[in-house]
Amino acid sequence: MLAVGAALGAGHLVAALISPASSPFLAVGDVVIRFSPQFLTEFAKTTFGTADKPVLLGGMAVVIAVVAVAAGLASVRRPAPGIGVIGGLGLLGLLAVVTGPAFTWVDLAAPAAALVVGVDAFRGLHALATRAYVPAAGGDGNQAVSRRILLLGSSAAVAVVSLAAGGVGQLLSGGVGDSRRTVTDRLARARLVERAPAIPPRAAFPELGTPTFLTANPDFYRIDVALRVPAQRAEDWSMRIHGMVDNEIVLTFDDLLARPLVERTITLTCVSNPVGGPLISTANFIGVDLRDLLLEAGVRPGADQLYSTSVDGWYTGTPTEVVLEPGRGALLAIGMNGEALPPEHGFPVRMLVPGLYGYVSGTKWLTDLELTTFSADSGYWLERGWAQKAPIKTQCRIDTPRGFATAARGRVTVAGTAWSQPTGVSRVEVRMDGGAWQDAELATEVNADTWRMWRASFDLPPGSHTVQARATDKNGVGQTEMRAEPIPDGASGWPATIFTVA
Ligand SMILES: Nc1nc2c(c(=O)[nH]1)N[C@H]1C(S)=C(S)[C@@H](COP(=O)(O)O)O[C@H]1N2
Ligand SMILES: [Mo]
Repeated sequence: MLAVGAALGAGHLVAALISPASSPFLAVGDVVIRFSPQFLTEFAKTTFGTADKPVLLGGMAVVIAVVAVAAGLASVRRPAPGIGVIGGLGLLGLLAVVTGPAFTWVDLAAPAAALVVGVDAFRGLHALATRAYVPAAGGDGNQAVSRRILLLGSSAAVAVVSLAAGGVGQLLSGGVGDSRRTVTDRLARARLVERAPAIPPRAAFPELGTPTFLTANPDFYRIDVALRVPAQRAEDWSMRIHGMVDNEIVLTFDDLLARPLVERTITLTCVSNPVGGPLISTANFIGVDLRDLLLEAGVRPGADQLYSTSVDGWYTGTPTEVVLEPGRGALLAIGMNGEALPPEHGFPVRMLVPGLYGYVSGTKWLTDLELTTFSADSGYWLERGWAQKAPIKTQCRIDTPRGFATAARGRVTVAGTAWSQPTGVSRVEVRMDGGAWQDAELATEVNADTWRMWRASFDLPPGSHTVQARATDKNGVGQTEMRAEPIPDGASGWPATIFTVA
């Protein structure tokens, strides 16, 4: 276990110094994520939510520890089995790094260091251990004791140095703090050509249990397949708009800041959100208009897909015609609720297209935009069974009462959220115990790209009750009753909550 720990610590440290993406432990985790069957991915997302990554890494650590202990037990007499297992784990790490989506040759250094350090540490500790426990013929007792002390001391040293190496590696690879502070300062001084209007006081009913209208950055839902949040500094960022365009464009972060900056209030929604689920949040995003940029690049006829790639090698495709719709408001976003994008939400630059689920439009840590065709390239989730085009479905959620809650006798208030980006919500209806639908009171609308809160009150007799809700968009199209799972293009069905009146 010590030797394997030394290997992982060394690999993590060398990766941090040379190329953070090449840490062998995290690379193996990436492989597990990329090749997980669909049911496992969905199970992890719905069971662990944002904690899915620590759970995965913890599980991997347990498996590796068990393998290491077994290798140690098999090596009581000869070191060969242990060397074989550590060498095998090392090769696994190498393979994981080499097959990573953004592999370059320097990425070999970290897994190679892990392999060498792991095998060496094992041989050294094994030699010490066998000498310490098999008293040499003719040796005296004191010699055996001092060898044991030497073994314990070396083991402790290996453990401490490995942990320190891993820890230092972790600290070194996460540092975009300064860069973020600079961007936040520059955004505070920037003159925006379009400011998001102030949120009216009656736009949400947090006192009743709905979310606040704007989601604070730390509370904003997070979904991605990145085990390590990419740490790219704004100063180092640049992006190419290329492919089927008349004028290729290369942009630096300063170029973005020099363009007209706009601020828009947008509700982001994840296709994996089950009916009633939490994967939806709202923020004021600052950025540059993506349509304007594409017009400057000159999109060639037939380029029906805008293919975006992130620094960690994730990729997706967005319908070009949607991004080019005049009123759509697609953004290259650099700010979120008055500060630079948080690292977890795509610092320094991400894409946002109101009205499309995040997996076909919300590329975080954006690094490349290519105009291409849907027949030429497929997105990450398209390759895993999800739909190619994914407009957000009209949906609503009952936030209060909570499921199986007990409400006090008297008037019971039901409240929640509804959304239908980019069309907007015109009506929400609620019914109790299968009775007649009744109009809920809608909160003040902020814009059609955001959620809209609602509430309704009922006089109810004591006992168990079931409340249902359904929304209608501004075209008069009602939310479908038909239940569907999130895969392939988003969950549908009316939400229902069972609760008790005391
Ligand atoms: N680089 C990258 N961008 C990504 C993803 C990802 O896995 N990697 N996931 C997408 C999905 S599925 C969603 S729903 C949104 C979520 O954005 P958020 O985490 O800021 O809420 O990001 C999108 N952008
Ligand atoms: Mo998503």
